[in-house]
Amino acid sequence: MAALGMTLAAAALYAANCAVCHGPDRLGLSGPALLPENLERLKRPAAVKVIADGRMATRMQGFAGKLSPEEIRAIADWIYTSPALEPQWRMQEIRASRRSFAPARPDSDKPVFDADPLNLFIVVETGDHHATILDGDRFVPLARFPTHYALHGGPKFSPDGRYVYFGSRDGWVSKYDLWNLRMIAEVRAGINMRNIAVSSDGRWVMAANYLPHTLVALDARDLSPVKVIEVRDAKGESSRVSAVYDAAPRQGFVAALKDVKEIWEIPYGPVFGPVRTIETDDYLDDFFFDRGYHNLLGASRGAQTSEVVNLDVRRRIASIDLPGMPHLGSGITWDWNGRTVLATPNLRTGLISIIDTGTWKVMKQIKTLGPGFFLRSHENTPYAWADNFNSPYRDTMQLIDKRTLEVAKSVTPAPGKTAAHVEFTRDGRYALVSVWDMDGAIVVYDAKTLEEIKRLPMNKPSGKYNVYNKITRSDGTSH
Ligand code: DHE
Repeated sequence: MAALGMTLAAAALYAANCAVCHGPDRLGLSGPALLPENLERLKRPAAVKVIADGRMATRMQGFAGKLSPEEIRAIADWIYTSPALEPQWRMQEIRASRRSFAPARPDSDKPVFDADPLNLFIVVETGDHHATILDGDRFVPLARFPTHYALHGGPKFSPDGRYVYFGSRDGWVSKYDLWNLRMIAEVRAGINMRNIAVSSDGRWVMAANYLPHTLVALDARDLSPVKVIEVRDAKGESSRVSAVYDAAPRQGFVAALKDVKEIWEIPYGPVFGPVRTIETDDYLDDFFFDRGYHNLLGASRGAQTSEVVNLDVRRRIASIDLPGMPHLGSGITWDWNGRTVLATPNLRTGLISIIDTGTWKVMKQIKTLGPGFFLRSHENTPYAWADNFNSPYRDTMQLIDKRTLEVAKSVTPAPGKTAAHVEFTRDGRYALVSVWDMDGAIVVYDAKTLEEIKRLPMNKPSGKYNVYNKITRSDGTSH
């Protein structure tokens, strides 16, 4: 009875203080969703602190002056408790959430600025949930606008590079016109989303959800929902979707599933669907695709291996011993002595693994200062840039010589502050590095001399994406 009373009290406190921004059902309104799935990345003591003190650079105010420590703890407990009725997000909710934005003046069919539209960078600033459009010739911002809460995964582009699509962890998909520098439309495809992919023919946007267990296909023109695909294996077991990828040469999407031992392929051209499944020996996550998209490499959750699955013969063809938890999604390729090699950072070990994609054997483990998250290069530069994100040396980026497979140089853009995620200009001449701090920056380096060219203040710039490198699927960048 006492517990029931506490729950009712917490629910009342939530309704009186939080519901106006986070929604009476905790699905989010102007503030983010507050359901256990959406809070997985926030530890409970940190949530208590946010409720008490607020969150800098956002509209979240602190409640310490208004509520007692017990009341604040009760609200924190409440938001980590699943609602009695599982929240629904079906076609009707998705459709009702969609908004189109009318232009202030008629849209131009040419860029409204004189910068090279293919050398723009989209910078995602997760500190205050904004995006900046950066002229990649002059390194000057052209526009800055608010995004939905917690964008995750790289933004994706239409094949001509005119439109960019964003996905947020709270399920929102947005479409932005880079030529007219304005938002076109947005829709909420799920409650807790992982990422989005855009089909290589530009017709479809696919959203991968943890909550509910769905893949949602949207019409890329206006983001109207076309199909909600419930994700279940042959036995009817439902699954979260870890991520969805566009496999352009296959004219299909490929999805990684969290809770069932299957890989899904969803053809989109010329006809959409039906889903084709490949059974796997283990749960596979975090995919790397070879250049032709014939093979994928997925990290095996149960073992310390990564599995190579051939998508044509639809089965595993090799296993690779990779114990350091490879971050295969950040894997990049280059040509080395007549072979194509794949390099991947490892999230738990300070090693960059170099794998021969012909034999699927590990050729070398390059020792770095610590475990890293991202790896980037460009066809016109001899170095692959690696961070040391999960280590005491997180302020230093190391450059691996792609010819000798040795660490050759390093840069420390802001001592004491995390340096991570590099992207190159379309010609590979300049490298842009993020300083991951609320008081952060994008630091532009000459990729050859490593001379600092410019420093632009940014609010925790988590990633930046060059239009040309992305739409041409440069070997040096994730796809
Ligand atoms: Fe990511 C991309 C998965 C945590 C920042 N991340 C991706 C992709 C996957 C993935 C599958 C590729 C999809 C795409 O680009 O469309 N990320 C995961 C996880 O499973 C993990 C470890 C835990 C989680 O709960 O999601 C995780 N990721 C993070 C972070 O903590 C990071 C550092 C900060 C954040 O914003 O959440 C982060 N992930 C990123 C970024 C990309 C990304 C910036 C795009 C990289 C790119 O260059 O394309």
